[in-house]
Amino acid sequence: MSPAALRRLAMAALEAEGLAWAGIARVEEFPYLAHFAPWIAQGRHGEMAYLAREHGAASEGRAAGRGQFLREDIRNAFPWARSVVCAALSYDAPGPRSTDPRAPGRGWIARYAWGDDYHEVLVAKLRAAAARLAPALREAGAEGARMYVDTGPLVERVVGYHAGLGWIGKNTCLIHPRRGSFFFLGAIVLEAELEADTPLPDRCGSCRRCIDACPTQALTPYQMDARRCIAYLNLELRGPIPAELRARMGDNIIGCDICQDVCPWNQKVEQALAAVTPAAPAPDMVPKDAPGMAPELAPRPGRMAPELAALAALSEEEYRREFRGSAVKRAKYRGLRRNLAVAMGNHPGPGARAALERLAQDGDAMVREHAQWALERVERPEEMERLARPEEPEPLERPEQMERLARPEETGCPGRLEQVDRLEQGEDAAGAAGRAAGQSSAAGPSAAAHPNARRCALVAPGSPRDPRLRPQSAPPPRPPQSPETAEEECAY
Ligand code: B12
Ligand code: SF4
Ligand code: SF4
Repeated sequence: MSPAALRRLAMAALEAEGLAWAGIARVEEFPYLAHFAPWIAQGRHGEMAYLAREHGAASEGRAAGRGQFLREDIRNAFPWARSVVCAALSYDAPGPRSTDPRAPGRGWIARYAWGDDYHEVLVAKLRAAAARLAPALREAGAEGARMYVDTGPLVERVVGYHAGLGWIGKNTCLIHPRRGSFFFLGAIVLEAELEADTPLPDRCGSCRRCIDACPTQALTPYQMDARRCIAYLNLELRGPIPAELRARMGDNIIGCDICQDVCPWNQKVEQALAAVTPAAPAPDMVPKDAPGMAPELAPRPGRMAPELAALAALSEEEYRREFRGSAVKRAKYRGLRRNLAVAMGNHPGPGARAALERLAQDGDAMVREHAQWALERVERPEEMERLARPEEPEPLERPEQMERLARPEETGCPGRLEQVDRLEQGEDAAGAAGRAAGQSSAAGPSAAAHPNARRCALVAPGSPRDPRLRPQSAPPPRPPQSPETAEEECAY
């Protein structure tokens, strides 16, 4: 069976399981993975030791002078593989954003954890799709297949990029020009050769909203220091949270959505979703049929902006019942109580002091210590604020940045979606640029009006990725752009 025929069958199998959005990457050297080893060597993975697993043990790898981490080349774990099918599942839905103001005493659970645990939902769909495809793979004499969501020895975003599902943004997320970045990835590694997709171009342009908005300054363009990321601190870190980062975590108790919520590409999707459901949805009343979202991922009641003191009052048994089948359980009971203490210290509501006093008597020493910290903060907010930020104000608190974030049109590029359409339909970048600049009436009125089309990151000839594919030991350089045009360059 030909690679093209196998591709058609794979796509049909995925679609039958509700995974209509998917792509295929050819197994080869992925240039982005050249950044992996330096990232680990700098210790940016923190305590996520599984990321630093070595390939072939010391014997054939490092000891032989050509050591590799397992994940820095997909062929390390899968020497037999020829293709990876990568499926995306949206978890976006109309609803509040983490950057919206919240009532005192309420906190934030990141959007990915509002519904059923995505690992279970997505892996079940991948397994079912692989079972449908199995007879064709057998016929092709290449039956090998492995399914992964998160847990496999591969960097899913890099595979997703090569499968044409999006570009890797400066916030390190995979972003699609129409669907934003609120989607999960799952992979089926295959022994068979399937016709592959083409990667999408980087459309971050000169935008740096995610970098400026990150409260813990975890991001440099295209790279993250996971040790500073709130999602690491409140989900992956099992011990105490470094004191200097606690005040910056705000009221985020599970994960963090900030660098995605400020991303113009997600705001675009939000507008599209609002058009489908024009009445602003009240919290916990998001329609289950929001476009593209699997019903299992629809928000469960009480997940959006929950009351912190009420969660802190849950017994272990109640916690288990409440979060059964939810990704929230990744934090564990003691981790959640630790996070709740920090959040109440940062964003106290009416019941916070009493709840913190209870946590300060907790059976777990780590929870007690965080509750003590929070009580001090509630009592002496200015002093604690000063200790938490010895150097300079947090980016989000700089008035000019707040003002800029409130003006999404500033970096707007009216011609971009028409250009994306044409690029996706196979037109080359220069052609799309020419049309967007008004050289062809087929571009339509909004594209013709686009003032920066020739400099747009989306279409500018020679932009934007290749120079940045080289590994960097220092923070990576920004995309090539001339200083005098950087300000007016279209960000997206
Ligand atoms: C560990 C992990 C985390 C860690 C570390 C994140 C990180 N950036 O590495 C923590 C706990 C912080 C985390 C947080 C989140 N995660 Co996570 N995470 C993972 C996991 C398990 C491994 C990621 C990994 O290997 N990181 C290693 C680093 C080196 O890889 P990377 O950051 O992706 O870097 C690549 C690029 O940035 C690029 N690159 C690096 N340097 C440079 C330099 C230049 C110049 C350029 C151009 C490119 C470039 O190459 C790198 C690879 O070599 C994956 C699942 C998987 N198996 O892949 C999910 C995954 C990445 N996470 C996911 C999600 C949903 C989240 C959160 C949104 C959850 C939340 N709301 O809290 C946040 C997002 C935070 C963010 N901005 O990334 C999704 C991402 C989906 C998407 N659309 O991108 C994944 C794929 C899980 C899934 N199955 O869907 N996560
Ligand atoms: S998830 Fe939050 S803390 Fe992590 S990089 Fe993004 S904004 Fe920063
Ligand atoms: S478009 Fe802007 S906010 Fe979104 S990832 Fe790129 S730089 Fe960050």
